[in-house]
Amino acid sequence: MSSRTYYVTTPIYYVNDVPHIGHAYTSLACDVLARFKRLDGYDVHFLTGTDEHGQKVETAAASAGLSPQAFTDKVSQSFRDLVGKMNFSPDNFIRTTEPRHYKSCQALWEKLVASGDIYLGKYAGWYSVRDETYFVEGETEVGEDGKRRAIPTGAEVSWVEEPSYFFKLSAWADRLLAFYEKNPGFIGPDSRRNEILSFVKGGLQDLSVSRTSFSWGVPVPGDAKHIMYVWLDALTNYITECGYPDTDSPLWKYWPADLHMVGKDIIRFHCVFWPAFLMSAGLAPPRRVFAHGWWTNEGQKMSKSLNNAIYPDELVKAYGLDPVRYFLLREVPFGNDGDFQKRALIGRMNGDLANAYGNLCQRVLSIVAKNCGEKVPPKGALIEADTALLGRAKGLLAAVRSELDEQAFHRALAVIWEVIADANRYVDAQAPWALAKTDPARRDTVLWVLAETIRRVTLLVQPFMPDSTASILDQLGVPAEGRSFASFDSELVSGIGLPKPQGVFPRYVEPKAA
Ligand code: ME8
Repeated sequence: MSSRTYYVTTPIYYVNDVPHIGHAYTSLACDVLARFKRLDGYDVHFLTGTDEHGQKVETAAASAGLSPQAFTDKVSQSFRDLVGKMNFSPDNFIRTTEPRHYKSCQALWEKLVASGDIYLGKYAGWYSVRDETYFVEGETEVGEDGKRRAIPTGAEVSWVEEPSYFFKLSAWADRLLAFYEKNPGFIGPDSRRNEILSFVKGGLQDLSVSRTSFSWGVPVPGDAKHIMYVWLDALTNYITECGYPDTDSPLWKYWPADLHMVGKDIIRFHCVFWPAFLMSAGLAPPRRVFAHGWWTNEGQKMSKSLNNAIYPDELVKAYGLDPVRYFLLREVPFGNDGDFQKRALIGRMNGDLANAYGNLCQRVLSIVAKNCGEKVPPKGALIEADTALLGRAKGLLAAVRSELDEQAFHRALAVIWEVIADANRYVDAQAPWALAKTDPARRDTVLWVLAETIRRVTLLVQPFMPDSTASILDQLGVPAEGRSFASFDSELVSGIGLPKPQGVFPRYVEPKAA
């Protein structure tokens, strides 16, 4: 196993609702990175899971007429099922109701106490159950309906007054700023980094980290009337997985995490609270947090009340899994908000997949099958046009690696598709079908150059569309052991027998109305 580790995490999702396309999006981004790093020789650990405590889940359970445990068992399963439906490849699925997690949270709490960062006080202020977040008076306003809401999120707030333990976050502002300064890559994209810097520069208030008015959570050690604030509990999942508090655990090698992938809604928890808790406990903060944007549906916010959430199952059923995976990461610059439009998905399916990539594979593989005895054709002397195309394909690995290290999925795909376009132009210019009679040796070389280009492109597309690319690599006779990036610089071997070619990316045809 490689000594280079790569630990990537999704947020752990609340189990108050079933997963929609927003949840699938975050996990998909992590899945692509995990698959890419595995192919690139890293010892990867990819974690996802569910956040099962707190008032929001307790309330959702009560309205479903179930105990919190029975309710979380049920809804947690729908997030586990999503893994299979979307072909995600996590190494583990964590639930905050697991005993190992209670142990980890309580151990972390004791470290914070030992550091002098926890004190008992009384909380009096506004709380949003939907966001599981405290708000100060100035962050709320009363709407026309007389209800008070949090301005940043629009969620209703209620007044909470109860004894509470506090974490001395106010004392951490300078140390956090020094940490951001020293680690410029800690927060991505830059716009989010600036947002966090100005928030922390504005001064931090101590954070209430326990509740006494309900009981669905991890008990505070030594004071069981209190349960831990759900965000302290939830964030801890990332180290529970690595064996915390047992730093001799074989999984501890993965800490600090290389990347916490999150949506922009939860960046403050990950970039302010979490590194402060970790530093207070003498642990290293994660190396990077990336906050992506928000999906809306044909211009509207997705929500339960508008009944317009998009569910991954429905999309996959209508368009196929790999096209959906491709579209989500290609269409919107990663980090920006995006509006989901079926028209755009169909455009990508027919344009990028069927016409560009699919057509390239189909043209080349079918001419090879007809003319080259169902074998990888022989490679003759190369001319400049050949080496130019091969060179561009060869340069892709470094380009894609550096784009993905910045979580620029859209740019990684764009550079790959530039080479696909080059290859299609090369087919037209070289016209291998016309060479059949005049110069069959040259035709073979042209086909070899194309097959080799498709091999390189397809190796890199694997993390995005695992099933389709497996089929293309089968059709090129690339063995399973030749599919990691260690084989990127090798070449297709002439003479290897090839199976009958099959189309991989069909055009989308609107189903006929019943
Ligand atoms: O916040 N567009 O869980 P959560 C894009 N339990 N991404 C979206 C989205 C949308 N419309 N809707 C949701 C929590 N997401 C906490 C996390 S982590 C220690 C605890 C994604 O179920 C996005 O990643 O509300 C967002 O951050 C996450 O789901 C919120 O999931």
